Formats: sequence, structure tokens, C-alpha cells
Amino acid sequence: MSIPRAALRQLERHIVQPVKPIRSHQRLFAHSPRTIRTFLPSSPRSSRGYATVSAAELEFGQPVHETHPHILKAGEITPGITAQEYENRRARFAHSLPDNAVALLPGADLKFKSPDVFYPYRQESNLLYLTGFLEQESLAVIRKTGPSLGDYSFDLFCRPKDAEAEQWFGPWSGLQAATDVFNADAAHPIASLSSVLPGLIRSASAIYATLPSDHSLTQAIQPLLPSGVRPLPIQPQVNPLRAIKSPAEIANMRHCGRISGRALTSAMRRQWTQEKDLHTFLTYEFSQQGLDGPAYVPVIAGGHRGRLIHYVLNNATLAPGSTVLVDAGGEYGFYVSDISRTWPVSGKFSGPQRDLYEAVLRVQRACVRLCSESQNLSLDAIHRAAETGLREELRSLGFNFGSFGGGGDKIKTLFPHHVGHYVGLDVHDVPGYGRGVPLRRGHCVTIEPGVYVPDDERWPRHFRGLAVRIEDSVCVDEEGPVVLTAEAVKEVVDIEALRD
Ligand SMILES: [Mn+2]
Repeated sequence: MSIPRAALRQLERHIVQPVKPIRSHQRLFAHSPRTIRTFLPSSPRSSRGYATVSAAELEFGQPVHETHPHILKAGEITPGITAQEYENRRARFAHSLPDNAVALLPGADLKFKSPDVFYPYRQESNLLYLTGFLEQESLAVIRKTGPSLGDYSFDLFCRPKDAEAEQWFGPWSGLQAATDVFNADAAHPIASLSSVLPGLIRSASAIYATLPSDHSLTQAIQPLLPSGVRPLPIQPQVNPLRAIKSPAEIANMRHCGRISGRALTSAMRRQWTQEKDLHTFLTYEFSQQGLDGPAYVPVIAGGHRGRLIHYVLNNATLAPGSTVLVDAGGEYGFYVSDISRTWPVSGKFSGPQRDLYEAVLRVQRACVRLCSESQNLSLDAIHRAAETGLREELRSLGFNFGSFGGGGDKIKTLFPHHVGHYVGLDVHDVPGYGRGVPLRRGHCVTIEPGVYVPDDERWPRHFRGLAVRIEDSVCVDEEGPVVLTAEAVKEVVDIEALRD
């Protein structure tokens, strides 16, 4: 397919003029941020001799403002996140490394469901966080070049434009975009790894890399490392940066939480008879209301199936007198929401359902209130508070914690998971970042106490087989929490009023 030259000129008229690139040694921060280049599609060269340009040359491997102004504002590389913010992230990441260290960040491989049937592509989270580049067959190389913030170099290996291949596989961004859109200091074809990478890492004081044994680039990169060098893990360097969200990240997470929360409230308005239908409704609602889609496979668990923490079959019938436990959230600009709600299928709680629900809700609200910097508490400390709170609430409902096995074990039977986890680019964000860290402004976490009552004689008869989990995504602020998912109603009166 080709597009007439006139169409190309029309596209050019609407785009921002490129500014003169500033080299790395000229980078300035805080008061005079590095000017970010904007992309101008390459014009057909006069030497080409014909008046059309391949469709692939006007397309990129991901939205850019010039082609997708309905998704990205000028200056943004991914929704809400500017090229300048990505630049600042790389600067802070490089600054955290030892002098002259190099970090290698391979792009995620495309994953296959069955031969030739691939899953939607998802970039590796640390590379995504540091570059916004969304393609496979890629490698970012970030080197600390000096002692000051901003003293670093950024090389990006990726696929060069290839009209013939892109006709089959869809567009990718190419080498010019690597420098002009993603602000790499230098771009290299991924096929040149073995000739170019050794020069980039030869004199490195240390090499940081995550090279899973099953990754397609690991076999290519390992032999190029200086002999005797064992790469150090990247996560401990990136996690402290990723864990504290910027204002732009919090805005994305709030947007995501607001729409996700509304979708759950919309679901609660209706009477559902099949888990599958509720699942389908939420998937549609997330996308239709402006999110990119669901963040994870939701749990839609009617009745006793709610006791299965990661039940995702979502194919049973919902009994009218039971509750349904839904754990579902959407994703926006790669930031996710994680929400759980439990509500009566009929719209009205039975007595025992309400008693157990309100017990969990009181503990959930109390734990959310603890998510402020001024409390100086970690997720682990809030978990202990949740256990204590649930034990007291359940005791007042007639649960016996004293007679066998000891109180501590019994609460772990009823509430077997942690009260929360970090949330951000990943649902279980910053893996490896401890839950003993005192929460600070910008930490985003879930608060999700639950009670799952086994169907046996150890427990009060009325509560046997019930399952309740209530979960919000919360951003920690200095004096209090910001509940990112407040639009998902959770008070008993509000849930019941939805059907009045
Ligand atoms: Mn969760």
C-alpha cells in the first residue's frame, strides 16, 4: 500500500516543528530541562524518484502525538507521561548506579498462546518505566557517565523500518524514532547487537541486567559480557523509583480508578444470573468508558466460590440468595486499578451476609485511614492491624478464637492473604520491594482485607461458606489516604439503594 505524497504533506502541516537536539553533555535539569525532540516523519528523499511513500513509513509501533492526538497530548510518549518525565526517570535511575555502571534492559518477548497465536504484547515493566518504548526485539542500554544528575547515555537497539516485514506484522517505529521520539542518544539495529554492544559495556564498572534464561536475547547477550562478569539485578535499583508515584502517574491511576470504580457500581445496579455475563459486562465497560481494557483476569465468584482466592473460571450460575465476590480493575496508560467488591446477587443482604460484610468493611476503612505518611506504618504493620481488627470483629459475631489451635492460626485460616500490595504499572507492583517499608507520600497500595469462612462445624453456622473481600487502590499522602477507586460504592446502604 502506498500513500500519495500530497497526503504526507498534509500530515506534515499539523505536526510540531522539531527542535534542535541537545546532546547529553548539555543536559540540564530542574530549572532548564533538556529540550525534548519531537518527531517529524521522514520526507521522501528526492533521490528516490517516485512520488509515494510506503504506508509503514507513516506508522509507528505505538501511538505518537502526531498520529494519535486523541490518545497523546504533544510531548507525551505514553498517556499522561511526557518525554521529559521519561528523561527524568532515566536520569534518576542512572544516578542511583555506581560510577560508570551500565544497565541492560531487554524488551519483553512476544508470548504465544499456541503456535502462531500470540497474546497481546506487553512490554517489560522496567523498560517501559524508563523509556515508554513498547516493542519486542529491543534492548535499552543506560550508562552512568558522570557524578551529576543527568550524566548518562541511552542507547536503544530495535528493529529498523522494513516495509515488507511491516506489511505482514504491522508497523514498528524504527531507528529514527528511537532517537527522535524516544530520545535515545544513539539507535542501533537489534541485529547489530554482537558488534555494537561489546563497545558499550567494555569498560563498565558493573553491569546491571535482567536476563531470564528463557528470554530470546539472553543467548545473544551472555557471550558478549566481559568474562567473569555476573550481571547484578536491576530491580533493587528501579523499585525505589517506581514505588513512589509522580503526580502524572497518580493522575493516571486516579483516572483509571474512577472509571473502574464506576464500572463496578454499574455492575452492582443489575441482577446477574451468570458469572460469565458479569465478567463480559465489566470487560466491555472498562473499554467503553475510556480505559485500555481490564488490568487482569477478573475474579467473578458467586457464593462459596468466593473462598477460592484466585477463582477465574467465571462460568457458574449465580444463586439469588448468595453474594458475588468480584475482583476486577481496568488499565489506563499502563497503570492499573485493583478493586474487590462483594454484594448480594438479589440486591439485598441477608442478616448474616450483612453482619460479616460490615465487619470486614469496618476493618477495611480503618486500614485505609492508616495509609498516610504521618502514620509512618508499613503494609506489614497495616496487615497486623487488619488481623487484630478482624479477630475482634469476628469474635463479636460469635467466632471462637480461643478453643483450638490458638487465635493466631485461626485468623490465618479465615484471612489467609496479606492485607495489601503495591500497585502501579503492575498489579503486584515493584516485585521484591519489601512490605516493611514505611509508607510515604506517593506510594500506591491496595487495602483488601477478606474473610473466607470454611463450611465446617468450627465456625458459627450462619456464616459457613461465606466469602467477603473489600479492596480499594489507595495513594498515600502526607496527612491521609487518597482512595483511587472511591467510585465503587461499598456502604451497605449505598449498595442496596442501587436497586431501589
Ligand atoms: Mn489486590
